[in-house]
Amino acid sequence: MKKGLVITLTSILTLTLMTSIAIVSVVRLAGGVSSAKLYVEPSSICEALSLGQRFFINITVIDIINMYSYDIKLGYDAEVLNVVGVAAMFPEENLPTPNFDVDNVIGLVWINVTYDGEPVTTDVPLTLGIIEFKVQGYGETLLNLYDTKIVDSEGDLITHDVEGGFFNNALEGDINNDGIVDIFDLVIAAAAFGSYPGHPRWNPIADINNDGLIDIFDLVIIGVNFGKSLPL
Ligand SMILES: [Ca+2]
Ligand SMILES: [Ca+2]
Repeated sequence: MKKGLVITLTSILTLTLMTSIAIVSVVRLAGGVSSAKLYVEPSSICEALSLGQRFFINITVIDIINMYSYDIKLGYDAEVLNVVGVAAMFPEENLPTPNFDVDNVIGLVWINVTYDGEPVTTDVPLTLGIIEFKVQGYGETLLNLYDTKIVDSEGDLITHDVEGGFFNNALEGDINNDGIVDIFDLVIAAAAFGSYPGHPRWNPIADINNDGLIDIFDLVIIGVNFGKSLPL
């Protein structure tokens, strides 16, 4: 009888312990779920911007809980864009320690900020960084957010979605990306006429409509845009 009681007590204790572990696990799991999102705005810049023109993008976070520091890398094609300015943003009550780095050779801007004040919780968009770009060439490039780390006041990583941006100032038909649709584009397309991937004369830039064949339809695109140029 006594032995049975001890076994029962042990079982109850074990069960209680297991239940507690289970509850703690659920709570921890719930605490780790985050709907935070880091994104570039505007997400798409497709304008006839010419060489030397400048524009800004924001790196913004939304639905963030207990953010204490962030580390963001943004990649871009340095032949199309160069970074000429970076600003880290922060709520006034916080005194951050920002670090920046810009590499216009490989196309990388890095921002690292640690708050000295209170961590930030907000469900409205909060701009973390403003980047000023200068147009360096004609073409398209991703504004690619990668290796992003957002850390809470406990030192834990905050999971978040990431959405980069896209820039394109290429003129349709300007296959050599020099800002004008002219005879040089036509010559390039003509040299690759009739080719397809694997063909010795294949030149992917001349396949303007991306159908895997350089034919009259690509030449027509150059034809209808012939003479167009980007504003100087
Ligand atoms: Ca051209
Ligand atoms: Ca084609």
